[in-house]
Amino acid sequence: MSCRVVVLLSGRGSNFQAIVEATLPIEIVAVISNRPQAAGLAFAREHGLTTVALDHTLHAEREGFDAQLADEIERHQPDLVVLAGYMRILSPAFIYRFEGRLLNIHPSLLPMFPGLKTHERALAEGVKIHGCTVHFVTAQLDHGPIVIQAAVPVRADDTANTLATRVLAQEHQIYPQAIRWFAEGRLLNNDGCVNLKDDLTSQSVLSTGA
Ligand code: NHR
Ligand code: GAR
Repeated sequence: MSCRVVVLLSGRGSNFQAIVEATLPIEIVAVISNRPQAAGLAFAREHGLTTVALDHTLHAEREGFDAQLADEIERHQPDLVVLAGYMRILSPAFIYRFEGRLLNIHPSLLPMFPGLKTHERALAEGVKIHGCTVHFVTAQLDHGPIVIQAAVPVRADDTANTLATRVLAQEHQIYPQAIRWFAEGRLLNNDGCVNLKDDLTSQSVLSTGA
Protein backbone atom coordinates (compact mmCIF):
# COMPACT_ATOMS: atom_id res chain seq x y z
CA MET A 1 0.00 0.00 0.00
CA SER A 2 1.51 3.33 -0.98
CA CYS A 3 2.02 6.19 1.43
CA ARG A 4 -0.91 8.66 1.47
CA VAL A 5 0.42 12.23 1.46
CA VAL A 6 -1.34 15.56 2.06
CA VAL A 7 0.61 18.62 0.89
CA LEU A 8 0.17 22.05 2.50
CA LEU A 9 1.43 25.09 0.61
CA SER A 10 0.96 28.85 0.50
CA GLY A 11 2.56 30.03 -2.73
CA ARG A 12 4.54 29.14 -5.80
CA GLY A 13 4.76 25.43 -5.03
CA SER A 14 8.07 24.62 -6.70
CA ASN A 15 8.93 22.13 -3.94
CA PHE A 16 5.52 20.50 -4.41
CA GLN A 17 6.23 20.35 -8.16
CA ALA A 18 9.61 18.69 -7.52
CA ILE A 19 7.85 16.10 -5.33
CA VAL A 20 5.31 15.35 -8.08
CA GLU A 21 8.01 15.07 -10.73
CA ALA A 22 10.22 12.77 -8.63
CA THR A 23 7.76 9.85 -9.08
CA LEU A 24 7.89 8.69 -5.47
CA PRO A 25 6.16 5.64 -3.99
CA ILE A 26 3.40 7.89 -2.62
CA GLU A 27 -0.15 8.91 -3.42
CA ILE A 28 -0.83 12.64 -3.09
CA VAL A 29 -4.38 12.50 -1.75
CA ALA A 30 -4.90 16.26 -1.32
CA VAL A 31 -3.16 19.61 -1.79
CA ILE A 32 -4.37 22.25 0.65
CA SER A 33 -3.56 25.96 0.70
CA ASN A 34 -4.35 28.77 3.11
CA ARG A 35 -4.16 31.10 0.09
CA PRO A 36 -6.83 30.41 -2.56
CA GLN A 37 -4.70 32.09 -5.27
CA ALA A 38 -1.55 30.03 -4.64
CA ALA A 39 0.14 28.98 -7.89
CA GLY A 40 0.80 25.59 -6.33
CA LEU A 41 -2.97 24.90 -6.21
CA ALA A 42 -3.31 25.61 -9.94
CA PHE A 43 -0.47 23.19 -10.69
CA ALA A 44 -2.18 20.55 -8.55
CA ARG A 45 -5.48 21.04 -10.38
CA GLU A 46 -3.73 20.71 -13.75
CA HIS A 47 -2.41 17.37 -12.56
CA GLY A 48 -5.86 16.17 -11.58
CA LEU A 49 -5.09 16.20 -7.86
CA THR A 50 -7.68 16.99 -5.19
CA THR A 51 -7.26 20.58 -4.03
CA VAL A 52 -8.70 22.47 -1.08
CA ALA A 53 -8.45 26.21 -0.37
CA LEU A 54 -8.99 27.30 3.22
CA ASP A 55 -8.62 31.06 3.47
CA HIS A 56 -6.97 31.86 6.79
CA THR A 57 -7.99 35.54 6.53
CA LEU A 58 -11.60 34.45 7.20
CA HIS A 59 -10.57 33.34 10.71
CA ALA A 60 -9.86 35.79 13.53
CA GLU A 61 -8.09 33.15 15.63
CA ARG A 62 -5.15 30.97 14.61
CA GLU A 63 -6.49 28.08 16.71
CA GLY A 64 -9.87 28.11 14.95
CA PHE A 65 -8.28 28.05 11.52
CA ASP A 66 -5.85 25.31 12.52
CA ALA A 67 -8.69 23.15 13.89
CA GLN A 68 -10.56 23.43 10.58
CA LEU A 69 -7.34 22.69 8.71
CA ALA A 70 -6.64 19.62 10.83
CA ASP A 71 -10.18 18.30 10.30
CA GLU A 72 -9.82 18.75 6.54
CA ILE A 73 -6.45 16.97 6.51
CA GLU A 74 -7.82 14.04 8.53
CA ARG A 75 -10.65 13.50 6.02
CA HIS A 76 -7.93 12.37 3.60
CA GLN A 77 -6.39 9.90 6.08
CA PRO A 78 -2.76 10.76 5.36
CA ASP A 79 0.24 8.74 6.48
CA LEU A 80 2.33 11.88 5.97
CA VAL A 81 1.66 15.64 5.86
CA VAL A 82 4.21 17.69 3.90
CA LEU A 83 4.66 21.44 4.38
CA ALA A 84 5.90 22.76 1.03
CA GLY A 85 6.32 26.50 1.47
CA TYR A 86 3.47 26.61 4.00
CA MET A 87 3.81 30.03 5.57
CA ARG A 88 1.60 29.90 8.68
CA ILE A 89 2.89 28.90 12.09
CA LEU A 90 0.90 25.88 13.30
CA SER A 91 -0.54 25.95 16.81
CA PRO A 92 0.45 23.23 19.32
CA ALA A 93 -2.99 21.53 19.19
CA PHE A 94 -2.49 21.01 15.44
CA ILE A 95 1.03 19.66 15.86
CA TYR A 96 -0.05 17.07 18.44
CA ARG A 97 -2.60 15.64 15.99
CA PHE A 98 0.09 14.97 13.36
CA GLU A 99 3.41 14.76 15.20
CA GLY A 100 5.73 12.13 13.74
CA ARG A 101 4.09 12.37 10.32
CA LEU A 102 4.64 16.07 9.60
CA LEU A 103 7.64 17.22 7.51
CA ASN A 104 8.82 20.74 6.60
CA ILE A 105 11.52 22.15 4.38
CA HIS A 106 13.26 25.22 5.72
CA PRO A 107 15.67 27.41 3.72
CA SER A 108 18.62 27.42 6.13
CA LEU A 109 21.02 25.03 7.82
CA LEU A 110 19.01 24.63 11.03
CA PRO A 111 19.45 25.36 13.90
CA MET A 112 20.89 28.46 12.26
CA PHE A 113 18.33 31.00 11.02
CA PRO A 114 14.94 29.66 12.10
CA GLY A 115 11.94 31.77 11.04
CA LEU A 116 11.59 34.04 8.04
CA LYS A 117 14.00 36.02 5.77
CA THR A 118 16.71 33.39 6.17
CA HIS A 119 18.75 34.37 3.10
CA GLU A 120 18.86 38.05 4.07
CA ARG A 121 20.02 37.12 7.57
CA ALA A 122 22.65 34.67 6.29
CA LEU A 123 24.12 37.44 4.09
CA ALA A 124 24.01 39.95 6.94
CA GLU A 125 25.94 37.51 9.17
CA GLY A 126 28.51 36.90 6.47
CA VAL A 127 28.27 33.11 6.66
CA LYS A 128 30.17 31.37 3.87
CA ILE A 129 27.97 28.29 3.74
CA HIS A 130 24.17 28.27 3.69
CA GLY A 131 21.59 25.67 2.75
CA CYS A 132 18.33 23.96 3.54
CA THR A 133 16.91 21.42 5.97
CA VAL A 134 14.09 18.89 5.95
CA HIS A 135 12.87 18.28 9.50
CA PHE A 136 9.96 16.78 11.39
CA VAL A 137 7.72 19.56 12.68
CA THR A 138 7.29 20.00 16.42
CA ALA A 139 5.57 22.74 18.39
CA GLN A 140 8.88 24.60 18.67
CA LEU A 141 9.24 26.46 15.37
CA ASP A 142 11.96 25.08 13.08
CA HIS A 143 13.45 22.92 15.86
CA GLY A 144 12.16 19.42 15.10
CA PRO A 145 14.37 16.38 14.34
CA ILE A 146 16.51 16.89 11.21
CA VAL A 147 16.12 14.38 8.36
CA ILE A 148 18.49 15.68 5.67
CA GLN A 149 20.41 18.87 4.89
CA ALA A 150 22.13 20.34 1.84
CA ALA A 151 24.84 22.99 1.94
CA VAL A 152 25.65 25.56 -0.73
CA PRO A 153 28.46 28.12 -0.90
CA VAL A 154 27.69 31.80 -0.34
CA ARG A 155 29.34 34.00 -2.97
CA ALA A 156 30.75 37.46 -2.49
CA ASP A 157 28.33 38.94 -5.01
CA ASP A 158 25.24 37.09 -3.78
CA THR A 159 21.97 38.88 -3.19
CA ALA A 160 19.14 37.28 -1.20
CA ASN A 161 17.62 36.32 -4.55
CA THR A 162 20.68 34.66 -6.08
CA LEU A 163 21.36 32.82 -2.84
CA ALA A 164 17.72 31.72 -2.56
CA THR A 165 17.84 30.36 -6.13
CA ARG A 166 20.95 28.28 -5.35
CA VAL A 167 19.38 26.96 -2.14
CA LEU A 168 16.07 26.22 -3.87
CA ALA A 169 17.77 23.91 -6.39
CA GLN A 170 18.98 21.84 -3.43
CA GLU A 171 15.55 21.93 -1.76
CA HIS A 172 14.20 20.26 -4.89
CA GLN A 173 16.75 17.45 -4.42
CA ILE A 174 16.47 16.78 -0.71
CA TYR A 175 12.71 17.05 -0.16
CA PRO A 176 11.82 14.20 -2.54
CA GLN A 177 14.66 12.16 -1.00
CA ALA A 178 13.34 12.68 2.54
CA ILE A 179 9.80 11.76 1.49
CA ARG A 180 11.07 8.61 -0.24
CA TRP A 181 12.85 7.58 2.97
CA PHE A 182 9.69 8.22 5.01
CA ALA A 183 7.54 6.24 2.55
CA GLU A 184 10.01 3.36 2.68
CA GLY A 185 9.83 3.34 6.48
CA ARG A 186 13.53 4.12 6.78
CA LEU A 187 13.40 7.12 9.15
CA LEU A 188 14.07 5.96 12.70
CA ASN A 189 13.69 8.06 15.83
CA ASN A 190 16.87 7.80 17.89
CA ASP A 191 16.28 9.83 21.04
CA GLY A 192 14.94 12.84 19.12
CA CYS A 193 17.46 12.49 16.28
CA VAL A 194 16.64 10.86 12.96
CA ASN A 195 18.65 7.82 11.93
CA LEU A 196 18.40 6.37 8.45
CA LYS A 197 17.84 2.62 8.36
CA ASP A 198 20.57 0.75 6.40
CA ASP A 199 22.38 4.02 5.75
CA LEU A 200 25.21 3.49 3.29
CA THR A 201 25.96 7.10 2.48
CA SER A 202 25.02 10.19 4.41
CA GLN A 203 22.02 12.37 5.17
CA SER A 204 23.77 15.41 3.75
CA VAL A 205 24.30 16.87 0.32
CA LEU A 206 27.19 19.16 -0.54
CA SER A 207 26.75 21.40 -3.53
CA THR A 208 29.52 23.16 -5.40
CA GLY A 209 26.67 25.48 -6.26
CA ALA A 210 26.81 26.48 -9.91
N1 NHR B 1 4.63 25.32 12.87
C1 NHR B 1 5.24 24.77 13.92
N2 NHR B 1 4.55 24.65 15.03
N3 NHR B 1 6.52 24.34 13.89
C2 NHR B 1 7.24 24.49 12.77
O1 NHR B 1 8.50 24.06 12.77
C3 NHR B 1 6.66 25.08 11.63
C4 NHR B 1 5.32 25.48 11.73
C5 NHR B 1 4.68 26.09 10.64
C6 NHR B 1 5.36 26.34 9.49
C7 NHR B 1 7.42 26.39 8.18
C8 NHR B 1 8.27 27.61 8.51
C9 NHR B 1 9.67 27.60 8.08
O2 NHR B 1 10.18 26.61 7.58
C10 NHR B 1 6.70 25.97 9.40
C11 NHR B 1 7.35 25.32 10.45
C12 NHR B 1 5.94 30.52 8.63
C13 NHR B 1 6.47 31.31 9.64
C14 NHR B 1 5.80 32.60 10.04
O3 NHR B 1 6.33 33.35 10.84
C15 NHR B 1 7.62 30.86 10.27
C16 NHR B 1 8.18 29.65 9.91
C17 NHR B 1 7.63 28.87 8.90
C18 NHR B 1 6.51 29.33 8.25
N4 NHR B 1 4.60 32.90 9.50
C19 NHR B 1 3.78 34.04 9.82
C20 NHR B 1 2.70 33.65 10.86
O4 NHR B 1 2.29 34.54 11.59
C21 NHR B 1 3.04 34.56 8.61
C22 NHR B 1 3.94 34.95 7.49
C23 NHR B 1 3.21 35.09 6.15
O5 NHR B 1 1.98 34.83 6.07
O6 NHR B 1 3.88 35.43 5.17
O7 NHR B 1 2.28 32.49 10.86
O8 NHR B 1 10.35 28.65 8.24
C1 GAR C 1 11.04 27.56 -0.16
O1 GAR C 1 12.30 28.17 -0.26
C2 GAR C 1 10.83 26.99 1.23
O2 GAR C 1 11.99 26.43 1.78
C3 GAR C 1 10.45 28.23 1.96
O3 GAR C 1 9.63 28.96 1.09
C4 GAR C 1 9.93 28.61 -0.24
C5 GAR C 1 8.71 28.05 -0.91
O4 GAR C 1 8.94 27.87 -2.27
N1 GAR C 1 9.75 27.92 3.15
C6 GAR C 1 9.73 28.75 4.16
O5 GAR C 1 10.36 29.78 4.18
C7 GAR C 1 8.85 28.31 5.30
N2 GAR C 1 8.82 29.38 6.22
P1 GAR C 1 7.97 26.97 -3.15
O6 GAR C 1 6.54 27.47 -2.87
O7 GAR C 1 8.36 27.27 -4.55
O8 GAR C 1 8.16 25.56 -2.76
